[in-house]
Amino acid sequence: MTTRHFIIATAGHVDHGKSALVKALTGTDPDRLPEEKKRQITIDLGFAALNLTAPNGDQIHAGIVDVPGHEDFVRNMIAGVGSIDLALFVVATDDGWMPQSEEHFQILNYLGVQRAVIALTKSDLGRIDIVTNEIRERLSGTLFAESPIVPTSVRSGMGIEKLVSTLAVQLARTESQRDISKPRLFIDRVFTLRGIGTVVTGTITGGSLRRGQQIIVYPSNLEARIRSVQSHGHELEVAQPGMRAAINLPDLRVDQIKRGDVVTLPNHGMPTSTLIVRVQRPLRFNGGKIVSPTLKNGSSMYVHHGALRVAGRIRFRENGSLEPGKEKIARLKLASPIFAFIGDHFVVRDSSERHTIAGGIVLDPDGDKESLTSSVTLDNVDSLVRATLARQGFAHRENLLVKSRFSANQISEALIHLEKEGAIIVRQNIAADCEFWRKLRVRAIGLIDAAHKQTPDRVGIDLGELRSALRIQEPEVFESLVTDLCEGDFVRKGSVIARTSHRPTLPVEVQPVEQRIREALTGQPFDPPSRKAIESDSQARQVVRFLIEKGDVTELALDVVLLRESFELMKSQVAEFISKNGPSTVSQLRQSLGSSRRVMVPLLERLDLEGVTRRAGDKRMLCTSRNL
Ligand SMILES: Nc1nc2c(ncn2[C@@H]2O[C@H](COP(=O)(O)OP(=O)(O)OP(=O)(O)O)[C@@H](O)[C@H]2O)c(=O)[nH]1
Ligand SMILES: [Mg+2]
Repeated sequence: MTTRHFIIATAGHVDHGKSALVKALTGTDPDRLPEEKKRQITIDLGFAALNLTAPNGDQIHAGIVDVPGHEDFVRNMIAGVGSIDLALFVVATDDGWMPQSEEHFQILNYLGVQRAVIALTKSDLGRIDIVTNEIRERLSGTLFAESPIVPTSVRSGMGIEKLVSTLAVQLARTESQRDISKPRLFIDRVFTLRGIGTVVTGTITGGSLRRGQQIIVYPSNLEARIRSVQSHGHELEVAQPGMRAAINLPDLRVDQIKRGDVVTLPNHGMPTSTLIVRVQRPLRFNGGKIVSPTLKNGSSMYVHHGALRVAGRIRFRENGSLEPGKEKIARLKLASPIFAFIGDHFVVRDSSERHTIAGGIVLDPDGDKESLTSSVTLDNVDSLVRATLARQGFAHRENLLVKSRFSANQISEALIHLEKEGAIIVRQNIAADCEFWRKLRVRAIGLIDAAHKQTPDRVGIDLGELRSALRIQEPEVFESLVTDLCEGDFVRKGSVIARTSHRPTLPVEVQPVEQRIREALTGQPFDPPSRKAIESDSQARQVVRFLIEKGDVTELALDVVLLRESFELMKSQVAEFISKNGPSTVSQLRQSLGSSRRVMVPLLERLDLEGVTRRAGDKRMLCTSRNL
């Protein structure tokens, strides 16, 4: 039988009985710090485990994170509810809905928590029906409107069993966290154990972490190996999404890591400090007046993401502030980078940390690259792929949407069928937006045609020149473009690309110059004048280059050019001479062919390169495998 794993976090106003309830449910007192015991208040996160049996008999293991309710510790509360499956929302009957009931409720909503069970604590002290009604009113029209409300008392033991069975029913209906092979553990505690070394704990989402695995800690970029993995005191081979895990990282020192850092695998993208987001503020009332201050454009604030709190500044796409009941697209500039995925939720608090003012969702974690965009559908991989390509033009397949909540498989399947439908272009390793690719091709073809027109004597346009004219930074994109063009009416010749139909021709006015050069090269074919002598002016230079590109002239050295047929003839005469006379010196060959040292030395070097001859001391012999 398999056990399903979930994370529950408590929430609710200070002193409403969250920790007492966790103790009644699990037997574990989550308040572990001496100061917490002394002040009888929760300050930092506490942890416990609860084993449940679903109505169908399945085993459920729930890790419980107990959070502080005091307004001074909201920061810690948010760190505890980052990636939970269910909120155990506590309201005390003697007190009713209080300020942090409201604030915690909003935080859960901002973080996208889908499910809650409401415990009406201290039912031995107050009126259950009145507070139940109040809670229903507060929750009406929200995601938790239908959440079960269970009256409990840890004094009398009332409702505890009912709460256990309600949690079991709710978790049995909850989908397990998906494994997309992109694990992230948001570190909420770092400590060192004697003889063991550094240990970090946190909740795992998105994938598993296993013993022996090489991991990376962001934003510090520290690589380390996992020596061991534990969950609630049990040694594990693999910790899965939805589990609390304690990971032993002996390679790292405690002071190199802090709460809010993320453990993940290398090659899933990098943390960033500029993000495009959608922020929203719900319309909430308290006794007829709107609660929470406004969020002004350009204001400084704190962003809470995962277990991290980071200072930042927000800029809306349109001016003005964010009013209650509204949502806006904005750019976040953070004081330090965070490792966020598309679709991640975050909470915004004011710079004095007195109020929770907004919540949001990440649209693009690499927000410095593009301008602000309109909103995209985040839960559909096809539309996300299309929107991303439309925005950035192209992407390397393996880099596309790495920081998203979709697995590499889902993304590559989307690429395949979107390409089949003609919605995107895929060439080798590059995926591109159709319109982007079409425009790029049109520009490239325009440049090639212009080059043919301007320099009809040239074979085509140099690829390096074309690439820089197109301003393509990525070699792979350019390579794909060239391949694409060459599947059609274009051809690559060495480092040049041309229309297949293009035939280089010299302009009529330089044809007499060509004639003169051919004659100069024919006069003494094995010892023609130097290139410098031939290239007397720019027209002559143009003709020589043309003849070389066309293959009529061979360039032996910078200053030595020959007619192609002279070169071929010299080659066979050299071979003939050596095969008759044995290994020969430059001087013997020069004399026999009636050439000069100036021509013979580079000629023989070329023949060595071509594998016709081989050098032995100051003599040349024929290569045995030679095929004349
Ligand atoms: N009468 C009564 N008192 C309770 C009950 N549950 C908790 N208490 C008392 O309420 C006080 C606060 O309980 P905690 O569990 O510490 O409250 P908390 O919500 O964890 O408080 P913070 O973590 O500081 O926000 C303690 O003195 C508890 O004994 C209950 O069911 N009945
Ligand atoms: Mg507590």
